[in-house]
This record gives sequence, C-alpha cells and structure tokens, in this order.
Amino acid sequence: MPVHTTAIDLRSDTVTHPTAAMRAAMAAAEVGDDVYREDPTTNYLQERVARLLDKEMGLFFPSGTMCNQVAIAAHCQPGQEVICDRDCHVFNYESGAAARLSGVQLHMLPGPYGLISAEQVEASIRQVDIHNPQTGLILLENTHNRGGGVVHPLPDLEQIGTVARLYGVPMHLDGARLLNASVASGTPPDQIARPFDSVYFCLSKGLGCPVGSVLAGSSSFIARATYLRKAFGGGMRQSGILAAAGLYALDHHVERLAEDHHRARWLASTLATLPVFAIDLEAVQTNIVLMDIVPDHLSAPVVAAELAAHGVLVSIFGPRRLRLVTHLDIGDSAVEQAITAFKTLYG
Ligand code: TLP
Repeated sequence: MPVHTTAIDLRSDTVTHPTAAMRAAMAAAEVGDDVYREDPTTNYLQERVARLLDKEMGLFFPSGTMCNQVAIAAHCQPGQEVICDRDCHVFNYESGAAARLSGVQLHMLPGPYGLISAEQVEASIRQVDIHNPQTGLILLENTHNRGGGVVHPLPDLEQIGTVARLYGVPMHLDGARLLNASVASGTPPDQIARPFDSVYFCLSKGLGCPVGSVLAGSSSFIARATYLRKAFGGGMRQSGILAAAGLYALDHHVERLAEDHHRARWLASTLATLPVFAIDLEAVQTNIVLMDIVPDHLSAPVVAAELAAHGVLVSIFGPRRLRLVTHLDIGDSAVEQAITAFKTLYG
C-alpha cells in the first residue's frame, strides 16, 4: 500500500498530493510546445512570477536544483568560486552538481542557522591575484532549510547586496521556500528578491504542486538560463499542464502557508516538553522543525524507525537530528496524531 494512504508524512513539504481543484486546473490548461516558447500557460506563469518578484523575466523549471545549477552556470566561469554558507542546499543536497556541471568551487562560510553576514562575505571576496580563484557568485538561501526554516532578515540581505554591488559580484537566491519567508515575515516577495540578480522559488514544496520552480532575473540572464536549461535537459514541451498547477497554487495556496507555520510551532512547542528532545524554538519561524535527540541510547535512525512503526514519517537530518515539515496535507488532526505517537513512545 502506498505510504501516503496510511502515514502522517512529515518528511518534507515535497510529499503533498495535488488537490482535486488543482488537478482540474491542470486538466483544463491550454498548452503548446514550450521549447518553441508556445505554451501559453507556461508563458503566463513566467510573467506572473516575474511580476511577483519584480524581475524582467521568469523561466519555468522542473526542479529547484536545476534553478540553482543553471543560475550558477549562468553567472560563473569554470574555476571561479561561489560564496555560500556551509549548510546550504547547493553544497549538501545537489549531488556535487556545482563542481560537476559548472566546474566551480564553493567557498563556504559558517553562520548561525545558515545565515552569513555582509562582513563575512566581504572578507571572503578574492583579491585579484594570479594565485586566487575569482569570486563568481554570492549564493544565499531563504528560508534556510538546514537552519531550521529560519528567515534571513531583510536588512542582512540588503547589506550583503551592497557588498556584492561594491565588488561587482552577482547574487543568487535559493528561494525554494521564499514565499514561506514572505508570509512569515510579512515582507512582500519582491522586497526579498530585490538585492538579488537571480532568484527562484519552488511550486512543489509548500505550495503543493507536483512539479516545478520558477527562476527570475533580467532578460539577458534569462536568455542565458534558457540556453543552459536546454543544455541541462530541462527544456519541457507541454509544460502548461504543470504551470497550471503553479498558477492555481499562487491563487489559493500562498496565504495558507501561515497555517503550516502555526502547526509547526504547535508541534515544536509540544514536543519540546518531552525530555528526549531538544528543540530550538527560536528557529521555528516557518514550516520546519529540527529536533535533537538527547539520550545516548537513542539515535535519529532508531527514533525515525520507531515513529514510522507508529505511522509518523520524519526525516533524518544528522546522527542525532530529525526534521519535521508541515504542509498542505497536514491538518490539525494529523498534528494531534503525530503528537500522540511521540508521547506514546517518548512521553
Ligand atoms: N529540499 C529537499 C531535500 O532535497 C533536502 C527537502 O526535502 O527539503 N533548495 C532548498 C532550500 C531545498 O530545500 C530544496 C529541496 C531544493 C533547493 C531543491 O529542490 P528540488 O527538490 O525541487 O530540486
């Protein structure tokens, strides 16, 4: 039997199933061949996201990983360096693609919750010297996944943007969960996007779509990105069926992200009362909860397996760390059942 019919799946917000209304919107989508730029629904989604992020153009992608990798390839030359934090998705979860596909190296900085500062970035920009790699890109993540879904404060983004402009280095935002950051902080998406030359968000996470991410930037950047997307195998054909899900989600699933954030806080504050777990409640700002396991006799794989046996699926995020993510398919009763399972096992 498929996992989703029985379990409360808190592994990720990528596990959602399209609603009946979203599927109806997909079925009704007007389509064409998007490699010929003839898919009206995809074109409309791209324009809509470009407007939302106040960039000249948007480009629809099959995944967030491809948005990041195409952005890196579009901004950098082989041998250059990308300044990022050491917990970022690009370093940890993209199969070494930056080295593999673009021949760049990552210059990783430590930062609390994955958040790096303008001072750190400035100190890491390379001097022009024959020995040095050139700094090709500054890459940030908002919300920060391994940081526990924290929002990168806007003044920090703006300060890093000032440094980037001073040194003429482009900036890319891995905004897989940018709309979570926007809803949680009350900051409009275009303000979060403003310091960046390129930015994308995923439709396939909190927004509940089956597939898709949209990258945005200047017309010349998107022209390069379109070429690279094709080279990386991401040119799609009748993608309007997928874009229609995105348009539906932008109409119906953005404001409700606040519910996911509320349920994540509810889960975190309740589970933090169990002595088995240490939870940094300050970090629970959006839909992600990181939990550390306190007793020596338990480990993340053991706890994850025990929870799975009680119908609750969670992600292993380190030898003693679990991640729980709330999303469209997790309502109040799912949170209650998850809490009951935790209390039965560890109360
Ligand atoms: N993250 C996934 C896993 O890969 C860890 C998850 O379950 O959270 N940037 C960020 C910040 C992400 O969290 C993710 C997905 C991506 C990029 C990649 O997006 P996709 O899965 O669409 O390639």
